[in-house]
Amino acid sequence: MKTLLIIDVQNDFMPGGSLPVPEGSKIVPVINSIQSKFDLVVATQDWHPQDHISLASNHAGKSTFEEIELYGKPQTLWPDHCVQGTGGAEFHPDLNTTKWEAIFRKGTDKNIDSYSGFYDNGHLKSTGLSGYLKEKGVSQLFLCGLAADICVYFSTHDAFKEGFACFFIEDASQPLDLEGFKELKKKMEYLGIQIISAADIQ
Ligand code: VGL
Ligand code: ZN
Repeated sequence: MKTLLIIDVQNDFMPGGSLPVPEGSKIVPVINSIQSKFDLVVATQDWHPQDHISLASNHAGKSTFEEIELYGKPQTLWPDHCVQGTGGAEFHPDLNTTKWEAIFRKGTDKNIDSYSGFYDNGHLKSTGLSGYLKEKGVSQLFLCGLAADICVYFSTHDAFKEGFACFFIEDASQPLDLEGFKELKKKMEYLGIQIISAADIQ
């Protein structure tokens, strides 16, 4: 069962959104062009309550992109983004969602952030995605979306640890920080995650 997992292709991560990924919208036609090649297509949606702990606006005196310590780990404070029910939390309007069988929402617990589509950042609670994919008989998992260096990266990492054969589709993803992402790509390759292009998908 060849499966595509589309991570957080939402308006707030697009140019003009509140937490824009440079050239984020260029991946939308690429993702649309590959969906028919998969047996199963699933997506994640960053979906925060307004009082979510990752939003700088909930920390008096703190600025966006400042780092704080949370449960002994660093937490970046983000601009308000993907707030439940807002237009910014919606998927890009040109993204074809008709083939999607399920959408897993994440970052819904106000007390903890969730970069991975599988677990929160403390690995305390699962979204149910791994169990869903296993029950469906997924073997090969292809990942793409936004941001490549944050939510796609952490999802790929967890997917690998859960035992899926993982493929990262580079031209169907876009990082927030292109320079930093070069290092993360090396880590992915070291783990055994294959970095591919949309054109490589049969
Ligand atoms: C993301 C930062 C905060 C992402 C989500 O989808 O990459 N990044 N929340
Ligand atoms: Zn978020």
